[in-house]
Amino acid sequence: MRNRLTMTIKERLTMKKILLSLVVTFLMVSTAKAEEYTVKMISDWDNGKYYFEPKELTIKSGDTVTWLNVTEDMHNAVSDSVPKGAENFESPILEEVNQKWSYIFKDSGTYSYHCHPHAAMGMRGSIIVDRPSKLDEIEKSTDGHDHNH
Ligand SMILES: [Cu+2]
Repeated sequence: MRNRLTMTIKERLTMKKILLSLVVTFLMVSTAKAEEYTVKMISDWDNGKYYFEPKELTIKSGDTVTWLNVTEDMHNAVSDSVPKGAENFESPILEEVNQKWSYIFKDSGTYSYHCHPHAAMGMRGSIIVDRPSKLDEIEKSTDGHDHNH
């Protein structure tokens, strides 16, 4: 009986070790898994369209989004609203083909943004990190300028 109990404790310790190593492995895998996504900035002069491709992108916290200028035009990415507590972002103006700018998203929620030179033409996009923001979690950009005029 006593022997059996000892075995059980030993087994439990082994189980603990196995679980612990599983957790460690999982943490290593999940931190190594941060991905990079590309959003193309496109000018379609023939059709008068200026847009981000994809317009909406869902990623995970810690992932990187790289905006890539694919046509010879001026584009950038400026946040309109971000999740509560998250920082706004603003890329420099990308003027040349293949010029790019990257940003790592850390806070979960919805980030909506626009291209400053083409805001009036509806060049807008959004990045959803992990899950969309609820209404009360959205924080508007504080720079206060209105792009609809
Ligand atoms: Cu643009």
